[in-house]
Amino acid sequence: MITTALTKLLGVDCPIIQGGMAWVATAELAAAVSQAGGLGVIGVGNMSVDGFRKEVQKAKALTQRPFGVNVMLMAPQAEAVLQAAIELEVPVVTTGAGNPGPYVEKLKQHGIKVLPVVSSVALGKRLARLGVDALIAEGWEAGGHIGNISTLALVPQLVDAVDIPVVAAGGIADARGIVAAFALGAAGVQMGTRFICSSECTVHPAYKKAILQASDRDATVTGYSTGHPVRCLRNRFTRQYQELEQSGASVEMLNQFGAGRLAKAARKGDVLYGSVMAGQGAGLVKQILPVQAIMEELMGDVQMLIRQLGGFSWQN
Ligand code: TUI
Repeated sequence: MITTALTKLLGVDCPIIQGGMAWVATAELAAAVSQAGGLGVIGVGNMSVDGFRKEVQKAKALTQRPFGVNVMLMAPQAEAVLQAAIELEVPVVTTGAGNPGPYVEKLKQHGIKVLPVVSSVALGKRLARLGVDALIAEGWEAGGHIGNISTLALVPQLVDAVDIPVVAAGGIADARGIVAAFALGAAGVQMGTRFICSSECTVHPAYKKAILQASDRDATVTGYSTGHPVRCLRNRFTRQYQELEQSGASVEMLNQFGAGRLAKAARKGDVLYGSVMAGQGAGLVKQILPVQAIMEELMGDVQMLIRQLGGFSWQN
């Protein structure tokens, strides 16, 4: 157990939030992370409102502990999902891929903790003024839809700019990353890729295997030319997509070419022609373990590293 401003805010034992990954972070994973002392988060993505309700009920049946939902703001049903989250009394909402400003006041009125994911200091400052509870600063090392500032540079700049807890995300996959995030002033971390490789994650086994086999340079970026860059593992899909981009294909063509690719990889297991979204930390992930074991390893190693850093006897 490590107490920080984040664990106090969320009422959890460990300052670790599990990334709310669309098509990947289902109720089973979220509940397992919450049961293990972190904050599990259901990835809503493009789910229907009905599907969302079922997923939340499933999580509630699996854990009594706080959990969250991540609302992808580019989805057309995002506002309806947020309304359903209020009705279902979901304890925590994280948001991604957009500005949640218009929804903050209402969510707060209903006692929901709001933690937007931001990839710039400017949006973070605006949201802090609107009264969000904490900010998740996501560097471009992250998987999925990304901004363009690295975690190492973004986190301390956001920490200096706001007076609410900042959670570091992007490229963090082990205890060394967590301790580094603390050094940057973060009150906790969000990890996605690491939790994909857990026994409880319901993603297709081929997706997990692709992450285990990835090395440092495998997490590439598609979609720079569309204005919505996405980090995923290099495969036939990314090569074809990047060729299209280099040939000057229109945004419409590229969007059409990319449509449905995440579900193809995550649910069908097509890791050749699907989009295997994962962060640059993929190369650090070595085995599939139960969530409880991942959490114990992380928290044990964090405490050991902090002790080592506190003395003069450490090497390297
Ligand atoms: O949202 C993410 N990561 C995601 S969303 C996603 S679903 C998807 N599926 C297919 C294609 C594309 C996406 C997969 N991964 N991370 C959080 C995040 N939010 N990263 C960056 C941002 C962000 C970007 C712009 C947050 C706010 C923002 O604001 C723009 C504005 O309106 O000011």
